[in-house]
Amino acid sequence: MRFDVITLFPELFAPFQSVGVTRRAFENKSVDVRLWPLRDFAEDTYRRVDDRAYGGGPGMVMLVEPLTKALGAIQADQALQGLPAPLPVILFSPAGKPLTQARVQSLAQSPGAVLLCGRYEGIDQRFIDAHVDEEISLGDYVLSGGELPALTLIDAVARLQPGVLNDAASHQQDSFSDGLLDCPHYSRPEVLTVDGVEMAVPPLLMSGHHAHIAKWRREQQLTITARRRPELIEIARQSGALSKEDERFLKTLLL
Ligand code: 21W
Repeated sequence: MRFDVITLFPELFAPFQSVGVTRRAFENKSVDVRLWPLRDFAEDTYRRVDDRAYGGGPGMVMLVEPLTKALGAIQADQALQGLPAPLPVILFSPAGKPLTQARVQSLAQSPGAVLLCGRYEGIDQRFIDAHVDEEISLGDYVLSGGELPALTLIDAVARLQPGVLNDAASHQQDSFSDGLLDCPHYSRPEVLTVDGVEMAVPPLLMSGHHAHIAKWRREQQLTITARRRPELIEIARQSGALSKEDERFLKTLLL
């Protein structure tokens, strides 16, 4: 799959491609990230990419013309590379729909997208109306632009490519794969001493009873989710992810 990234700050994407879990996805070319520096498409003498908003007010607006030129170059390149259709255009914007793991999974199985990183107050609405297929937000807090959201999306999608994650089974156990938060994890030492207090690993995990361990982990997941993110319990219930046994356990919980 490929991501074509339109950005005023291409240098923010450089270190991402050389480190971490996603590196394998880039090395084996299962995720091809192409950067399109927006300033390269600003033809006027000042290489302007923004201007003041009609109607007044503080903050600058990203100009249509450089964006149209960049998108045209991307779509010409996509056709040249033999893509049967132009990839959908995703705008990162605080006014978008929040990103979910379900959306990440569907993108991971797609041929890719154009990722448009906004800066300043926003983008001329006419470019959005004419060319943007989807607007995505990371959540209800204010960032300085769409670059970190684009990196976040690429990271989330890249780790789902076959052969990228160390252990395919960890996909299944991920927080959110069945809509519940993860259970706690423990490793050596068996007893940890902190400020003179001994902290043991839950003994059941040392028992070797795999069925008991699986039950304990499931109950931990249900407990932690019900306490921290009760709305996720209702969503899991509606998607059929909760068994009768899960429901029985949830009734015993004093939140
Ligand atoms: C921040 C653009 C503030 C515009 C109501 C009135 C992309 C982002 C961004 C940015 C404003 C994402 C407003 C979560 C984010 C992004 C830059 C001004 C705000 N709302 N996900 N005024 N948060 N942010 N408008 O900030 O480009 S995805």
